[in-house]
Amino acid sequence: MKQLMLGNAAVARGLYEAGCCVISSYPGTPSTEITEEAAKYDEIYCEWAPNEKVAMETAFGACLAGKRSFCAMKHVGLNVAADPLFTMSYTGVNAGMVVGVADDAGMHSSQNEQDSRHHAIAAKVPMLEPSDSAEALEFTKLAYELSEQFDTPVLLKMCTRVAHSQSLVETSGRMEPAVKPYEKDIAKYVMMPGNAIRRHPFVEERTRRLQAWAETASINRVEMSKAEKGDTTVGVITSSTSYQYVKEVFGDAVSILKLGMTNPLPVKLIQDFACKVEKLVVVEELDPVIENHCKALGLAVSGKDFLPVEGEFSQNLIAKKMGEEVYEGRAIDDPIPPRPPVMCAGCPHRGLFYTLSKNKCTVLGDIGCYTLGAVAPLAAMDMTLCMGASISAVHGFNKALGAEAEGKTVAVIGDSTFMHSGMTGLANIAYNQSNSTVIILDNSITGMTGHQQNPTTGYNIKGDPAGKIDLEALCKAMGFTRVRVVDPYDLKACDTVLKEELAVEEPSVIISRRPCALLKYVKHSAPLKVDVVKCVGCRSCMRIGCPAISIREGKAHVDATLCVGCGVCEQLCGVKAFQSTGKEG
Ligand SMILES: Cc1ncc(C[n+]2csc(CCOP(=O)(O)OP(=O)(O)O)c2C)c(N)n1
Repeated sequence: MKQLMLGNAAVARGLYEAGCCVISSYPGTPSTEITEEAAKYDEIYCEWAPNEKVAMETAFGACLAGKRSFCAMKHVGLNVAADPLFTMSYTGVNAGMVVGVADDAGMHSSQNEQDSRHHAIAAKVPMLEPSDSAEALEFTKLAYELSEQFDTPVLLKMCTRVAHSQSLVETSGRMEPAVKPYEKDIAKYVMMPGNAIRRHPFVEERTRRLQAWAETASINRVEMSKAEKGDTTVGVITSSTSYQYVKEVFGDAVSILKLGMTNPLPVKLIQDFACKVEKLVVVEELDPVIENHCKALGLAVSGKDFLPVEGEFSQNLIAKKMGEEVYEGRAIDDPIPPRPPVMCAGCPHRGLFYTLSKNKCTVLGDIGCYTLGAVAPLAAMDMTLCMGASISAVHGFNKALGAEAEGKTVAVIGDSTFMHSGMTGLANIAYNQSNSTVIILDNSITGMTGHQQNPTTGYNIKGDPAGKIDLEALCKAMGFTRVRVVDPYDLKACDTVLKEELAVEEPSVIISRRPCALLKYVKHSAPLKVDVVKCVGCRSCMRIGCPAISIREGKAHVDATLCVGCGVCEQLCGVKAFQSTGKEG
């Protein structure tokens, strides 16, 4: 059956059709929907793991047991999972195992721009790169065949455009792969030095065999120009979404070598293609991986001399850089006002960040919706690095400066991020004893990536009841005697607790607890309205940066369609101008 499908849904379909049985992933844009879509197939066990390393190791355990398995993550997640990946390259697999990794050129939703092909090269594992949804499905199935044929985990690299665009796919039924019973094999699976040293030559030999496969594989295909003159002036080597841009700009006016497997890269196929064209150009997003391979083969090639290393490509960028006509599109008469990201109206993080801002705290932050605490007018964040870094960094900051920093420096971290990689940082504070205050922003969900459950929420990926980790008990078990819980809608309580915990000379944890205002089960209070007679236009309520509040004709105004009646603004108003409309939202 033919149907339109999102790239990530097509990967999920490929997993289903390939007979994948176990999926363990950690959310991260643009990879999240693969696992969410896969969870809709009853035949596949799916779960959210606390982080990518756990997810990958879980998938490894399942493949070891003899079932086809999968894990998905965003590019930075592969850094977290790099440790198991590099050694799984040595052990190889039992049943097939595929790792989905989604890069985010253009940083639509990421803290850096990173090219995952480097991980494939460094870990010496094959990487397939689909360029549309049909290939996403087809390559997922192929990845399992390669995994089992070559005894290796296989990386399936998505990117934002392929993951989040829809195109036609042809679906078929689910296959049930032959059972691969688990057999004890210490030399293969126990990677202590004496065994690992014998597996390394296997890895190198496997790369040579995979490279030989790449020379003739149909997913690496040459499309010679069909232009009238049979124009072979320009030959483009490309892959992934860049292939689509080149096709859209040039049609079949240039010759193309489209690579579906970007690690290992073929040699003879590229050399033969280079011989057929006058000018060789590599069009690839982010780093010059294919280009450097061509250069190492001694080929004259251009690419990053005129194409950017940073940012996402587009049809227009390729057209502009390669001297073709640029489609300008329709001019928009009215300029669109810039809309910087802000915390939602009623976001429970707002009250806490207001308190931190008011107390002039140095805030070592983390990654999640709460990173928006860095945005004006709250501007209450000093650092964001990677998931979990807030807690480790506050420890280092306080160790470095001692009393100069203690008492005004805090770490803030979300519930999902705490489970991901905050706990080990907290263990370091408990163990090496810095006088640090850690604030866990518990909104009972992984908000940033679109409401995934996590080990603190009490529900699993299907929304069914699951184990629930008790944050207070966990922190106490780690040795923290001072563990406080506050409601971030209550500004006075937040202020009191923060001041008290900063004042004591021992490590402490504050749990700022209130569910995300966008969760289905959260009941909103009636929206507020402003009594314009009472309002003096002092703008105190504007200090919290709530998108529901604006100034109209010098007075505060509440947009009732946005307001959830959280009442934080009301607590800042010195003249009691805010009143409930009484109409429950
Ligand atoms: C290593 C890594 N994995 C995944 C992500 C994507 N990501 C960013 S923040 C986040 C979790 C946010 O959830 P939480 O900590 O609960 O905060 P909230 O957004 O709910 O405020 C995720 C999964 C990432 N940036 N880095």
